[in-house]
Amino acid sequence: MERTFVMVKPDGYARGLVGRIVTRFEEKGFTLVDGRVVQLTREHAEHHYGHLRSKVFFDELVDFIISGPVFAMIWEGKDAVKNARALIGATNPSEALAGTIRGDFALDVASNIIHGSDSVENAEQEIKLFFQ
Ligand code: IDP
Ligand code: MG
Repeated sequence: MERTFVMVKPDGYARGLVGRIVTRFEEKGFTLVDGRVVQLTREHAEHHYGHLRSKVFFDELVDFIISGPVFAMIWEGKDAVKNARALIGATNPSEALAGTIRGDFALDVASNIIHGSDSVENAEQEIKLFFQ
């Protein structure tokens, strides 16, 4: 069984969406392996979003992701990385379909409430960094 890393971002956590998001993953058929509330350091956040370092929104993104606690999770299931991304929806909530988490709970790309790993390799890295 594949594992993926998922994180409710500070906006989702502050809005009290953790329970509903966990329920969506459970309803889809994923198994929760681990979950914890984490306050990211700036160093961890800059590493996590390192692939976006050249983007104009990078500083804003790092400031946002460290602005409050996140809820980090490991989910297990068939093709977990791909299926979790499908459940999460498009990066920009304006383009995310209804029925996806971002489609139903978010409006703005800068506060799109949830992260999901984009590859099996990144999932392994992110799980290590958050759950070591
Ligand atoms: P993903 O979260 O769907 O994998 P990525 O391209 O990895 O999307 O981008 C990481 C995060 O950066 C997004 O979830 C979003 O919060 C933020 N982001 C992406 N594009 C923009 C933008 O144009 N403005 C502000 N934030 C953005
Ligand atoms: Mg990404």
